[in-house]
Amino acid sequence: MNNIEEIVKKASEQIQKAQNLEAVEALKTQYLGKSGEITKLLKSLSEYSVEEKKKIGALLNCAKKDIEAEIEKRKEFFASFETEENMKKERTDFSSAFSFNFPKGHLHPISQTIEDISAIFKSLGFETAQGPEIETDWYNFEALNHPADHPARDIQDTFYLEGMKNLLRTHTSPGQIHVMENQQPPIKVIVPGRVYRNEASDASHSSTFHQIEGLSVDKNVTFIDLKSTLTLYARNFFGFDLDIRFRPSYFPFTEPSAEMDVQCFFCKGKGCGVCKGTGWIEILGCGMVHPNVLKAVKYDSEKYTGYAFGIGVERIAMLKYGIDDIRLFYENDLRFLRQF
Ligand code: 2U9
Repeated sequence: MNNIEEIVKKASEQIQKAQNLEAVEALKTQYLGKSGEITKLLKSLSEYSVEEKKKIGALLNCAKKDIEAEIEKRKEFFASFETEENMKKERTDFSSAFSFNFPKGHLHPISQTIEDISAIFKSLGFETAQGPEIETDWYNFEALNHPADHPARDIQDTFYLEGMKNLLRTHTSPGQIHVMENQQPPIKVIVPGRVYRNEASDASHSSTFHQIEGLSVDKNVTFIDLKSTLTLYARNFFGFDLDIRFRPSYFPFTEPSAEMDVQCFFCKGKGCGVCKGTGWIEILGCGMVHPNVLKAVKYDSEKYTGYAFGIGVERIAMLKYGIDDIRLFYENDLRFLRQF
């Protein structure tokens, strides 16, 4: 049996190295021809007992099929070159120039966290959408119910581009405005992406960071839908053994608004340095979509309701991996990146 395996291995190697059709045909004869190696073994089956014949016969038939398949593959490879000349040009075999131990890369921890969070929301029926990073005041603020004098609009907080007409989005919410402008409810979408805030960076702030925001709009969407969806997310991401709580909050684009905490997964709620002794860790903001936002995209706010939420990706990745300085994510120091 070992012998059969060896023959197939040798035949495959030779066929893969064959440089033209004639060489392939010669190998076919060598292995499968009238007095080929496999044929000879098939002929010698009569020397064995019925039981052995069955076993070895099956193996030989498999071997024959494997060699035939390898021959077909090589022939198709030659057929893929339209002319003899093309084939000659392509003939150089560089495969041995590369090491098979070439180190594999992996996703950046921020991309990995975005993928992990997105996979949970996908399982809960959310699609993913993307929006531009350069936006207008309408998409970033006006349509999201930010009053004209809202501090976020201040040049201190927002990067306006030349001429002040455009700006770098300060959240991914304008992405959801685009979705609603192009689609009628039901909407169930998450928008992951990079956002920009005009602020000094320190260990926990960066002028560029990432968010995943979500939006669900339909008839009869209630705060219960918000709570159940976000609870499922938190339990899947942080663990099923941890408590969860919602605290009232304020955002211009949602009413009522809340923040969601998960029991500190380092001390299980006892109080530690990570949760600053509170036993709780804030993981997202959320709320019912403000009727003014629905009106801005010409949805009937009497007919439709929705909930929305926002997750700061860096914050979640820092908690998950125990990272204490946000700037590490952007320095691309391999000593940091290789730990993921
Ligand atoms: C539309 C309507 C409402 C998205 C929301 C939050 C609450 C929130 C923060 C989380 C951490 C920003 O990155 S962070 O600092 N976000 O607390 N975001 S509700 O609300 C929307 C979005 C789109 C059309």
